[in-house]
Amino acid sequence: MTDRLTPILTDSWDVPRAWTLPVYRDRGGYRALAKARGMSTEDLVNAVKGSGLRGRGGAGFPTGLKWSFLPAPDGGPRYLVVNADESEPGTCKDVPLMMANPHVLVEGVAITSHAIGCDHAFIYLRGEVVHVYRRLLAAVREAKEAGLLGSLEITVHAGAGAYICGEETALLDSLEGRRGQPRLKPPFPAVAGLYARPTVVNNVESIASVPGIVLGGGEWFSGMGTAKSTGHGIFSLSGHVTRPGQYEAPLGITLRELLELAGGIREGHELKFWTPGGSSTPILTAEHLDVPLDFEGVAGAGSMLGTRALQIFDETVSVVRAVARWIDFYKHESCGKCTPCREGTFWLQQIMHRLVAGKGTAEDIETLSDAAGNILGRSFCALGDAAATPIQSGLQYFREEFEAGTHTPADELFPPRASLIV
Ligand code: L3W
Ligand code: SF4
Repeated sequence: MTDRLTPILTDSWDVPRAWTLPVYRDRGGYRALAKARGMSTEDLVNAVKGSGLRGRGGAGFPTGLKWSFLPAPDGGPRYLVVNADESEPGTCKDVPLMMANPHVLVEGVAITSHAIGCDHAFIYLRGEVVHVYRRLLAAVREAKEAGLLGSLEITVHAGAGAYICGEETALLDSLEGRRGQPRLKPPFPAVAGLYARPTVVNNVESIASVPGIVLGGGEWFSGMGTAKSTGHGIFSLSGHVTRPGQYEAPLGITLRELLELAGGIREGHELKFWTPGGSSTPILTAEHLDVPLDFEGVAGAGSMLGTRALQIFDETVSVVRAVARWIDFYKHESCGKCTPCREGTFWLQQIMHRLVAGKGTAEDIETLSDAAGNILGRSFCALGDAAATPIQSGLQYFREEFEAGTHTPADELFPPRASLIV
């Protein structure tokens, strides 16, 4: 079964001091950069296009296509920004990747900068992970001092710990020193991004995949995975599995196969529900064990591949409590810019807390469903949709658990005014 694994980005994770430049170079590191420097920018973009690599941050937009959206050079600056603000509940792939193998990211940044004609790249890191910040700084310094980066500047910037700064335009505002809130799109960052200049924003794992593509070729990469979801990816299993952790495998692997690799659900228990890609992706159940974990397969099952953060819950978990916990997160992280999300998450949280306490009313289920439906598709950015998602999918599969929290007659919860006056 372990032959289903494709350890490429994770290959060196148990090698002593794999994060240092000498060990990375001993294992073939920075050969891809040397090769890329001998290639034309057009050939590089075409190699990434030909690989079929799709964004590993959740949305799955084709990476090479995104690079090719940059307008023709006009003599002014253009930027690469790596989105390392990993904050999606359940998502835990970029942080261990950057800790174990920071140079593959630095090498990917150098190759991408060469491909898009950028002199200054930024890595925007989630503020809480100070250990990763130090490790990235050390890796960038090592590469710079070894003369590997040429004139390229790489700035590692630590954010202040806001989930919304993982949204690419809020990230850019934050990087510019403003409060992180999403911008209206279009214009997309490729046209007007950092300091209103053409900017490519890519996830850590996307950029870290580039050196392998340059060395192995687009066909090597697209030989893994499925026709439309090519290549390898890191699947993070957490929760009630025997061996939680990161498993790197071709896209299209199933949860059943990943569970075999991870030793199954913890002994004596059974799978109840799971997320394919963090809490922003609709929950699935045991009936979806054989869904191919690629962009199309998961969409066909009514969810999203997202960040491949597989949170596994066994039968001991209350769906209502899990959903309430996620809603607490979205309510806390709502940036407040648009009304459906700012007000809607407040009401979702109020109702979810009533249901958890068993003090909901029959009307609460309808209000919950109605509020979630009015957030979805009406919010300014994807965070609002994300908050509605656990409610809607939770109700779809486990409505009876929500109803079990609604035994309070409305009169008891909201006493008639007269009784309050006494
Ligand atoms: C130029 C066009 N560029 C699209 C670019 C766009 C962006 C990329 C994808 O949300 C999702 C979200 C979360 N010209 C373009 C264009 N682009 N059309 O393509 O854009 P988009 O809008 O589809 O997605 P997004 O805004 O990047 C990301 C989901 O991922 N997610 C997120 C997890 C959170 C983290 C984290 O922890 N930091 O990643 C999990 O599922 O819900 O749907 O670059 O500019 N015509
Ligand atoms: Fe802010 Fe939420 Fe609106 Fe996004 S959906 S802009 S996070 S208030």
